[in-house]
Parts: sequence; C-alpha cells; structure tokens
Amino acid sequence: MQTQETIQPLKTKPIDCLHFIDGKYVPSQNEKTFLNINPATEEVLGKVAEGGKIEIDMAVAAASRAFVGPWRKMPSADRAKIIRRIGDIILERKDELAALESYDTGKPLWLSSSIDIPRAAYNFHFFADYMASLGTDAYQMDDVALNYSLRRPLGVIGLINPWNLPLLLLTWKVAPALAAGNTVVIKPAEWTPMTATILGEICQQAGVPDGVVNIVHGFGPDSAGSALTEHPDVKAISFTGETSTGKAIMAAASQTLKRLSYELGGKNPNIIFADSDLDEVIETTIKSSFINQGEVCLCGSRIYVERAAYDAFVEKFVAKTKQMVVGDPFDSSSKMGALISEEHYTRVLHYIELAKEEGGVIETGGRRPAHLEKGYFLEPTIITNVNSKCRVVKEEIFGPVVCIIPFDTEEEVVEKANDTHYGLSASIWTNDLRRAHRVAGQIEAGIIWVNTWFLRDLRTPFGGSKQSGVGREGGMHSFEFFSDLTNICIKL
Ligand code: NAD
Ligand code: 6OD
Repeated sequence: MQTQETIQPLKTKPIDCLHFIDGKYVPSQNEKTFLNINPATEEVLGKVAEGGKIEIDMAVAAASRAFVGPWRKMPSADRAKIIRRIGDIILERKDELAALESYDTGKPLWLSSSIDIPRAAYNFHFFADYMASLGTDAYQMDDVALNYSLRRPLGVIGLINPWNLPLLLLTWKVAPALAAGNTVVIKPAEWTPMTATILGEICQQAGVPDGVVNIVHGFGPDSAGSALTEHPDVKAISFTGETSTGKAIMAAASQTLKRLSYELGGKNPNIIFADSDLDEVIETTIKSSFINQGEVCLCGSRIYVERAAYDAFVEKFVAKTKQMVVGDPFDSSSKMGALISEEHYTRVLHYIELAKEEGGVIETGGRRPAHLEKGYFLEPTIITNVNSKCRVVKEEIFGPVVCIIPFDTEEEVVEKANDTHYGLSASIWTNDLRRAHRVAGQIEAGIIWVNTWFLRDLRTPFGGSKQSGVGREGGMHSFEFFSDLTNICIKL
C-alpha cells in the first residue's frame, strides 16, 4: 500500500474528456462542452463533452448491439479473464489514475493512491473471481419434476455515479454488471469525469469488445442522466447519489418499469459506550469523520458518546482534530484536501452557520484555513450542544462536519440513532459483547460495524435501509441485481 512518504513526483497532467461510445472517443454532436474545475485551485482542469439525449441514444444503441454480439456469446472463463485484466491495467496505471482522481475531487493523493485506485482494481479482480463460483438453484419434486434456474444477463444497464469516490464507486457497478454478461452505459458525475474517461481506454486495452462499455458525460436533470433513466432499451439503473435524486430517477424510470438499485445518502451514528478503548475510538473516529473531507456516504456524522466518557472524548477528539493538516492534495503532509465544488462548499458553510443559529458550539473548525486563500478548503469541524431537533443533526451535510451528543442509557441512544429517515450505516463501540449484539440488532441501518468502521468484505450485502437505499450490492447480491433468473420445470 502506498503511504504518504512514498508518493512519487507527479507527472500526470489533467485531460479533456470526450464520451466513449462504441469503442471510440467522440465529442457531443453539437460540440457542446462544460469546464472541469480543480476544487483545490479553482482553476480550469479541462473541457468535458456535454452529452444529452442524442449521445445517450447512440450509447444505448451501441450497447444493445454489443449485448447480442460477442460479449454475451463469449465463454464465461474468457469474460472473466478480460475483467481481471481491467483490474491489472488499473494497477499498472495507478499513479496516473490517482493523480487524475485527486485533481478532480480535491482529495489527497495518498488517499487516491492507497484506497480509491487499488480498490477500483480489486472490484474487477473480485467480481471476475466471484463469477467463476456462481451456481443456481435446483429443486426436485420427488419423481414428478425437476426445477432448475438459469441465470441470464439483463441487457443494457445504466450506471449513474456520484463524485466522492469516482472510480471506486463506478467500478463497484461496472465489474459485476459486466461479469453477469450485461453491457453498460455510464453517466459519471459531472464534477469528476477524468478517471471514468480513462476507464474506456482501459477496457479496450483489456479486450472488452466495442460497445460493451460506453461513457456519456453530462448533467443529471434534463440532460444525459435523465435521458438514460427514461430510455426504453435500458433494462436497469444502478444509481449512487443523493436520496432526492433517487426519488426523481424512480419517477422517471417507472414509465419503463426499470429494475433499480440505489445507494443513497446517510446521516450515520457512531455510538460510543464508556467501556470502549478511547484511544482506538478516537483514531477511527477521526477517519470516520474527516477522511475524504467527510465526503463519504458512510461517514459517521452523529457521534453519540455515553456521558461517563463524554468530556474525555470531546477533549481528546478536539485536540487530535486540531492537528489535522488541511491543504494541497498533492502535498504529502495534507490529511484533508478541498471540498468538491464552490456550490457544495457554500452549502456546507451554510450548515455551520445554521448550527450556530441552532445554539451549537463550534469546538474547532468552521472556517477556511487561514493559510489557504483559494480552493474549497474547510477546517475539520466539531459541533456540540445540539440535539435531535436541530437540522444539523437531522440532515446530511456531506462534509467535514460532525456533531457530538451525550447519552445516558442504551435505550435512549438506540432511539436517537434511529430517529432519522436515513439508515445507511452505524458504528458501535463497546467491549461488552452482549451489548454489542443487542444494540447492533436494534439499529435501523444496512451496514453496522462494531469496534471498527468501513472494513469491507466485498461478499457482504452493501446498501442502506429506509431512505438510504433500495436493494443491496456486493457478492451474490450484485449478481442478483445484474441478472435475471428463469425457472425451468421438467416433468420427469
Ligand atoms: P447526486 O444525486 O447529486 O448526483 C449523482 C449522480 O446523479 C450524478 O451523476 C448526477 O449527474 C446524476 N443525476 C442528478 N440528477 C439526476 C436525474 N434527475 N436523473 C438522472 N441522473 C441524475 O449526488 P452527488 O452529489 O454526486 O453525491 C453525493 C451524494 O451521494 C450524497 O448524498 C451521498 O451520501 C451519496 N452517496 C451514497 C453512497 C452509498 O453507497 N450509499 C455512496 C456515495 C455517495
Ligand atoms: O465500499 C464500497 O463498496 C462502497 N460502495 C462504498 C461507498 C462509499 C460511499 O461514499
């Protein structure tokens, strides 16, 4: 794993982004483009082709042709080999991809190099291997009949992605979709088009036939995003993004009754009991609060601490947070980089002002770091003296902003943790085994960690409860979504 100390000097330059349709890089028919802005410098990184209905129609047509062509007919062992090769090439081009990811997102280069890009490669390796182990059900009805099911790909799938972990989250969808035999049309987030663009070339190098993977850049509503969700030949949409966007997509997709998989927003609780190991808790809570500038859907932004440990936790957590260096993503000493865009930065700052109006105390942070004049940089921010009624405790901020709230009893903290329409993840800290099981069983969330956070086994179900998601992805769950089952009943 690459660490902060081992980062190589940067050679990669930002790129302009074209669509990737039917194996070729193409501009929009009307030549329209938009600018890609570097969040750390506010400078222009390059131009991005702005696609719409025409480009989506072209991409879906290419994907439909490819679906009935070589990809579907290819022996699954050959398909798996190609999918594995995509992962290999991502690793071979890791430094370049990590640099592009950091330019686009503002995240530190050490983070792109140590997590985002290796995990993107692993997504392909994992699903290529997993598909080899797939079987289906068989049910015998005594000597009357035999039932067995056939697994088939769905066809053309639309993959719509957010900007926070661009290549990691994109490959989390592309890899199982391809492994299951589908073809795809990708709509990357408008803020982070670069690594997705390169993925087209990588797929081609790996031997993916033309038309199997298509990428159309553009915006969401009334643009490439909505054209994809409305397209009659797209059989399913796998979407990661905001809960409100999920609602709009569901309405649009209902007209053609598409299958949907959703990974949406969260307002995740960290529940810290006084019997836990405080130093370990603090170390992980720093990550679960501020890694990737807090722009991870799984970040714990409501930190509930048992009253007996509350003062000690706040003191140590604030002290450790104050040591975090915010700065240039390409400077290896930066623990945190810039937020994604001016619009998002303004929104996060607005929540900090709101916290003050709601009576919150800013224990640290809340401002642009004094040494950084440009870029969407924000100090890691800790708020206390807020409660479940405050908007900063209820709403997803998606930035480096956390609230700490004391609690007295297990029942109380379970009720507070569940008092939200979100249900993505939770992290529980205790050394009491029975309590860990008891509390974990009562929290309404799709993913619960005990004494850890964001520890991932890709075979496990990943997704949110309540308004944090629809369905699960990961291992078998991804194959369930990306394929269709036909039962065949044979009378004996
Ligand atoms: P977003 O919903 O604004 O955008 C996501 C994608 O949807 C973008 O590609 C966008 O162009 C597209 N889009 C927007 N409106 C659309 C429409 N009407 N039709 C079709 N496509 C449309 O989300 P974001 O700001 O990019 O990402 C941040 C959000 O994503 C946060 O809420 C975060 O919690 C969530 N997220 C969730 C997970 C998870 O696994 N649950 C992972 C990462 C991010
Ligand atoms: O680890 C994953 O597979 C995953 N989907 C992570 C999502 C992180 C959200 O920001």
